Amino acid sequence: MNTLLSWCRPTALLFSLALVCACSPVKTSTPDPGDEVRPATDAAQALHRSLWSLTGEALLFGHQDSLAYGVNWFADDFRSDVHDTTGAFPAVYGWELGDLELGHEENLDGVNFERMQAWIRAGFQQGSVITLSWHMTNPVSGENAWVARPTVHEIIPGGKYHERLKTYLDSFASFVRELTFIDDAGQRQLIPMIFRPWHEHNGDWFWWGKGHTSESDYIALWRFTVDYLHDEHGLTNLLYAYSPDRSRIELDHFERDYLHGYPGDDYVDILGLDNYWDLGHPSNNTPAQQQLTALVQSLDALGRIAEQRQKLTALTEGGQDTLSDAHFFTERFLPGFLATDNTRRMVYALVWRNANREKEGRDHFYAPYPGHPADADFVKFYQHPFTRFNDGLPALYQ
Ligand code: BMA
Repeated sequence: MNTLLSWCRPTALLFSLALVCACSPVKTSTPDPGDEVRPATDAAQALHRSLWSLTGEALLFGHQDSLAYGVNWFADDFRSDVHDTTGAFPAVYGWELGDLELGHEENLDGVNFERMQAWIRAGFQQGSVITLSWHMTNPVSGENAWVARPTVHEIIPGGKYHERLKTYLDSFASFVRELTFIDDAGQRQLIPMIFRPWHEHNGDWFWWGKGHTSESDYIALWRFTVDYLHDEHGLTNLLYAYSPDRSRIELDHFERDYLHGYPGDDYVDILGLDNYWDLGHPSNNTPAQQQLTALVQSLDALGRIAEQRQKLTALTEGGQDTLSDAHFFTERFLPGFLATDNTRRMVYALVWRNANREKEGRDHFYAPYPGHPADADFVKFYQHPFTRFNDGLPALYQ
């Protein structure tokens, strides 16, 4: 059965009558995956189709928090270290929702949520892709995402704290429901976005991670999240990205480790991977050349799974913190994606945030800024025919 098209359930319309009446008709046979978006708004279907047609043709460059701050500036009007360096904005914008569930005005990294909404609208209007991550507070203990207390069993259906999980997801729905645009037919639609919940679950550093929860409880958590947002809240604008972390995957058993906790093809649109490990992670002592080989192996194995399952695939998070390699982008990053037909299936790669040096009192950045030793190399990466930034994108939402 085709995954996404089976979702057009009546309950989905509960919250969404006004906003989301663009449910696609259920199809019975497996279509070209470009048509396959979950019952989805027209624009979300178009995004899925567009990413599918770019698969193998291009790598969209993404950057977390790009418009919110850079290494040497904070909350300027419409600015990005990526744009300062290359003259182009990212093709993918990542945003983080941590602390939204607590009703805070700012996320856990000091980004104001209303401004984030304005930047999301602007990035979408610009034609780029929006993706959301969420380092959610533990609904049971109130502790942050990194305090790995085993609590998933208590928040899934039947658990004592299930209602609190719902409240947290309600805050997500309220945030997303305000992100709309007027389409060509004059109808208001939700902005399509890639949501990447419960990421890096094969690691043990988050409370939803391996070792703190059973595989079946993790799967229940994922499925509930998708069903609740879709069926109860009518959020039919979301594509879901699954993103285990490479550092906890054995390359010889890639598929086995990658699919630990996989909620099923019906619940995932994008097979993602978070990979800092093969890109010069401080704890990885293997030589750079060996890391590149491992990067290729990991992306190749992922691309093969995505091909078999006819899913989109991406490097959902990664990069090299502080870019100690001046030629990182052309010698360690891009070659990983160009290596094989399978690695070329990665349709986007998102590097993590450029923390503001003054505000955070440290260096923590993944894209160069003007004057950084890696800036010229990053411009070469931008100019490479396989990469796409905002200025090189086709219309993704039509
Ligand atoms: C991490 C670091 C943290 C940050 C978190 C959520 O990887 O960048 O400083 O708080 O992501 O954005």
